[in-house]
Amino acid sequence: MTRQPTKEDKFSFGLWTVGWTGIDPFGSASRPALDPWEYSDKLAELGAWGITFHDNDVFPFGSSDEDKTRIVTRLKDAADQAGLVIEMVTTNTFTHPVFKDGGLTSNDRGVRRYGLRKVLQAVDLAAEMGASTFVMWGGREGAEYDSSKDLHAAMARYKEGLDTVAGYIKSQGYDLRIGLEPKPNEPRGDIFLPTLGHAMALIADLEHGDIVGLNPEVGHEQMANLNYTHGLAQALFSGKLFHIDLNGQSGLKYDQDLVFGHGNLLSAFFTVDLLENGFAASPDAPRYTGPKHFDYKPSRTEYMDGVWESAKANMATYLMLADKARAFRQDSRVQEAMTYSGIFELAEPTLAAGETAADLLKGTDEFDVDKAAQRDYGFVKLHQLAIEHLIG
Ligand code: ASC
Ligand code: MN
Ligand code: MN
Ligand code: MN
Repeated sequence: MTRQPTKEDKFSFGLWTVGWTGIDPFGSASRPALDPWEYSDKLAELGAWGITFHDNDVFPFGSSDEDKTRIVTRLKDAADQAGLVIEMVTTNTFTHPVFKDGGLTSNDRGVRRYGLRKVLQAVDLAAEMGASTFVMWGGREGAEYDSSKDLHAAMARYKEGLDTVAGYIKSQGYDLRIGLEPKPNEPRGDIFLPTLGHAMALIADLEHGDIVGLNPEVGHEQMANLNYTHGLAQALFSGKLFHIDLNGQSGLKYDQDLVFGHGNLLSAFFTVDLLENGFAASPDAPRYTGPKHFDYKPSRTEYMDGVWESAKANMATYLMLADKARAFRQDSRVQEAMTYSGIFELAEPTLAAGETAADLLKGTDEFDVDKAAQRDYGFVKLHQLAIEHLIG
């Protein structure tokens, strides 16, 4: 059995996760909707440290200012009472049909102005709630038809929108950073910023890119057939891993949002290994210290008991994997196998101190190509040790 999660574990949940009533393109709700504070109270009871939400997870689209204030205050009070941190806030620019062609990149300029205003209002809300991250998932930013968009203009408008939001955060002096969340498709046929790499490239072009980073989601990367752990690693390398969305996905299909580990378990193991233990041969490399945020959906087959069981399962699976990953790294056989595999050798610079390309070219170091070609890397043995720790 796994231990109970505590606040120190920094687990957080979107209100839309446990709050998903099971509505999908083919079926209506399979369970009732509770009030936002009912979800947060229960999450706190289960051991969560924080909660997150879209503006419209809390108050309905189109609410009056009085209604917004009343509902948000009630939720904030409940979170404070339960000792929960509201660590991230985001904007829903995907449900209402006004956003059917996007919020920041709609062809309709009026929609873009309306969408941007909605995002800026959510930034104010995030600051008011004491959040540290503002996520932007542009689920409707994209297309089904390549004829439907001037793609150059779409990137220009995306950049304009992001810089406007980031510039506003700075001008207000808010202690907030933006986390862009890539996804390759669904609900659009093709979503802009489909992968972490695409998002990082646009961030590099921003005027206010210093406060813009990434919020990678397991399933979204795996829907693009990419390696989530590699994505986290590159984001860390570039100082851009601002937030994470943990969940599960079984290969290339619709966005499943399964419980963390309920998809590719081995991949989840190495994700947790990176998060908990850091890079094997780079002890000074940046580490992720932010929330372990779950963005999953309790399957539509589950009723309310199943909702809470699935919430617990995310945290329990993470904690079990963390124990296994620690034992894996501490195992002397693993350390030996890592040395044999050259894991630590990769951290050594390829050129000697002060050595130039020209020096390398005229250098005469003895190197036996044939011998190097025959090197046995032992990667399979090392990986089998991971399997042994995981299921042995
Ligand atoms: C988000 C986020 C997602 C989507 C999705 C909405 O803010 O991180 O993946 O919205 O959960 O259903
Ligand atoms: Mn998802
Ligand atoms: Mn997500
Ligand atoms: Mn999601």
